[in-house]
Amino acid sequence: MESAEYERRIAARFASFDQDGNGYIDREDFSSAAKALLAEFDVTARCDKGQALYIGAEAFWQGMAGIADVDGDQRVTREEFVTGAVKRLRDSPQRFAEIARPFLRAVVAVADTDGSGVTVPAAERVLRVLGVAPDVLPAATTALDPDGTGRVPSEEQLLAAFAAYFTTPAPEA
Ligand SMILES: [Ca+2]
Ligand SMILES: [Ca+2]
Repeated sequence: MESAEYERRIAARFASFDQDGNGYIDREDFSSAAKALLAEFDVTARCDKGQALYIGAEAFWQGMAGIADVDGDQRVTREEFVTGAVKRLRDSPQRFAEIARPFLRAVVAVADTDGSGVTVPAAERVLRVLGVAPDVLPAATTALDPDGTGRVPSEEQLLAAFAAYFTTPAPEA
C-alpha cells in the first residue's frame, strides 16, 4: 500500500474514534457515541440495553487508553493512536476484539430492533452515527454482509471484520 494511502486510512480511523473532532480521543468520545446510537434507535439510557451500551463504551475506552495512552493524561492523541494502538493491535488483533466485544455486543442488541439479527439498513445507521464517511459506507456494509443475506453475521464475524478494519496493513518499508 502507498504510504499516503496508509496515512489517509489511519487518519480516517482516528477521526471515527474522535467523535467530537477536537483532536484527541477520550472518554467523552465513547460516551457521546453511545448516546448518539441510543438516540438513533430510540432506546433510553436507563433500560438494560442502554446501560449495557454505556458500560461497553466505558470498557472500550479503558481498553483503548490502556493500549494507547502512553503518557496517562486520559487523552489519546493522533500520535499515540498511530504509535500505540495501530501498531500493537496489528500485532494482536484478538486483543482489540476483546476490548471492543462488550461495546459491539451492546450495539448489536440496540440495533437488532426485532430480535432477528441486525439488518443491513440498521448496520448502515450504526456506521453513519459512528461517523463512517458516506463514500465508504457501501464497502463497509458489503464487508459486514459478505454473503448478501441481508443481515449482519454473528458476533464473532462482526468482531473479526471490526478488528481487520482497524489493523490495516502498514506500507512496505
Ligand atoms: Ca475527541
Ligand atoms: Ca495521552
